[in-house]
Amino acid sequence: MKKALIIGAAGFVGSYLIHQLKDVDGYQVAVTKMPHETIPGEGFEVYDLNILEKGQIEELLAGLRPDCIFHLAAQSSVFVSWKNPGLTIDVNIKGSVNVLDAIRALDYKPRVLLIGSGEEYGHVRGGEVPITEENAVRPGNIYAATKVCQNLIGKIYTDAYQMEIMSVRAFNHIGPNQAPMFVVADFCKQVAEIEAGKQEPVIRVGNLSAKRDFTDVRDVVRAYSLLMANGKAGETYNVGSGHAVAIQEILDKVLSLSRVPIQAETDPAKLRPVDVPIIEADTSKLRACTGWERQIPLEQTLAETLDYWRERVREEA
Ligand code: A2R
Repeated sequence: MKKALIIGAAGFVGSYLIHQLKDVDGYQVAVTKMPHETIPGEGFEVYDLNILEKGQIEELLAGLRPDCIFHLAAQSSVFVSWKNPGLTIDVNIKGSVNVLDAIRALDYKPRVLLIGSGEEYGHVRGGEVPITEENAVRPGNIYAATKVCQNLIGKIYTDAYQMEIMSVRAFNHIGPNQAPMFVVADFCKQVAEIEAGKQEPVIRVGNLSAKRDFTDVRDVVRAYSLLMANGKAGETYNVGSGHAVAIQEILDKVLSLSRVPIQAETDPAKLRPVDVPIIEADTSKLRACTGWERQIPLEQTLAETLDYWRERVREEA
């Protein structure tokens, strides 16, 4: 049985990737988390790891000797990256170099998937949408800049040390259990709280004109697993739905699922210093390499995410 290691598995994507690898694809799974975090579930090994501590990574890898490594650990919020650029650069660049360097020192070559972001393309120009992997990257925020660096360094390590490293640029992924600093989770949480009478019937929103490419997180982790099995070292693959949707449309769809009437109001605190107007993936390369297709429609994800927040609000009450 092949052994998979997920670094940074306590976050949003981690729980779904654990399920995909362990229960669907039949891997033996080991995961890491930060010491303060917990990961519910069983049937996998759990280790504490801070990727800023290179010695910890070396020790873990020497003991585990995984066949493949999914590197999820990151400061993953664009909003936080404006507030704390130094931390974002430390974790996403220095932390990733620590991971790659510890892997380089092994006496064998595990396969590695680095998780980047559609945000890397940044200021996309007219005629560049849908965006292929060959497009110029013009990052518009600190988070995106760190993921561009991670991608470049991954390619350098692949070429210089003949390592088996692949990168993805994941566009917005959504679903139950996502932190409410991300837009879909934020909208669904607010609607659930309004329905429960915990918030006045006004939903607070940021920039509604931005268009983003949303994919259910379960489809995203299926793509990661397929790329681990079939991807080519040194290559970057877009992972997204291939359809950009305006945040306004997401808001309208979520509000249409509400059980009570709700007004929308702009909250200046939710507006970012720079917003990129449209980001949409060309997923031909992923589909050609793996046969992946999106399986879960946007409406289903939104309905399930809202139900998740209704349940959470009920539990908290
Ligand atoms: O920031 P925390 O305490 O929530 O922990 C996050 C963890 N993490 C770290 N792990 C090891 N060493 C560090 N120095 C370190 N700093 C942060 O990585 C969290 O548990 C995990 C990332 O999970 P999320 O923030 O929920 O990201 P998500 O949505 O699971 O995305 C996975 C990957 C990331 O590379 C994103 O940038 C990309 O997909 O979109």
